[in-house]
Amino acid sequence: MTDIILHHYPNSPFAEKVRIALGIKQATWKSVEIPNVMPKPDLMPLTGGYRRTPVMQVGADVYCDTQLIMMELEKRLPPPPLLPKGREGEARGLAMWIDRNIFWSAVGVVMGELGDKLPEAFKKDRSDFSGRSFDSDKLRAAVPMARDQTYAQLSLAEAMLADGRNYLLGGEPTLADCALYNPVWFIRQRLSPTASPLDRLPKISAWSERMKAFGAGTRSDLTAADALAIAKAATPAATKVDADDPSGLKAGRKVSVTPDDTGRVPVSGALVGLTADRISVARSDERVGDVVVHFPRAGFIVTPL
Ligand SMILES: N[C@@H](CCC(=O)N[C@@H](CS)C(=O)NCC(=O)O)C(=O)O
Repeated sequence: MTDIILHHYPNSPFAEKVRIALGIKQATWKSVEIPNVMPKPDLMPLTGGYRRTPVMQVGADVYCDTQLIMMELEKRLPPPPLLPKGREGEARGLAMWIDRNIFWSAVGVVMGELGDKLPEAFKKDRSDFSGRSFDSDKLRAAVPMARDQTYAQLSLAEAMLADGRNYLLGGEPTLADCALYNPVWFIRQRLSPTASPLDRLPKISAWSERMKAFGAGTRSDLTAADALAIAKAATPAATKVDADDPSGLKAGRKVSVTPDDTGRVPVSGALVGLTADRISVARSDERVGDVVVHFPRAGFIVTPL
């Protein structure tokens, strides 16, 4: 019942951020493959509308966004730590910068190169997802700029490795490395390990080989139907609403939670958990029974209904 279940698909770079963390921690986990475009009929009963990839499930608890998934892995799995003592803020801050900036520059590089080869259904889906039209010609024309931006940002990480350290924060990999692996892996995987601008970043290239060697832990496949049955048979873990939260929101209040950037589909439910770091809502669906869906606070808008 307490197995870690990752709902994801192979080509997802944000899922790779989580898979590499599972590798570092040598975890045993279950894998449910989801579609890379909408509709996602076997994911919606769990999330209540959240559509992004990946999603982590543990019994009847559903964790959205890798920011929160990584915190949950850290809590649930034994060392090595992803958040070294005393450096939690640095690791999380770097991850936020990478997720919200480097990732998008890397998407410009990859989608600019591959955009015209992708199916129309994918382009339409990603237009809805991002709120901006997926125009392959414009993306291709913007490749030099995207490479430039990716290089400018990755060179900051290259500089961190310049003193000979093996990982961004020192001798061991942390959350920051998992986050950086996402866009670097995306370019390596979809284009090539020497695609520009990686060809000008020797330290990042060597670092990414070290990261790749961690693998993805021990994974076994699970059907979506079995994942839903696991949720139905389980009870969500207890959570608490901070009585002093500045929002003034109280336990039981009906709210919706919506990402502030992409895939802006609101999830509604009763507020059952609220801390500086996370928002949790209880909801039910006939295929999964009662579940609690958890979101990070940063990057998500909570609206009382
Ligand atoms: N902030 C989110 C971003 C997740 C994200 O953008 N994932 C991409 C795939 S890598 C996605 O959801 N694409 C659309 C889809 O899979 O339906 C996180 O950290 O999990």
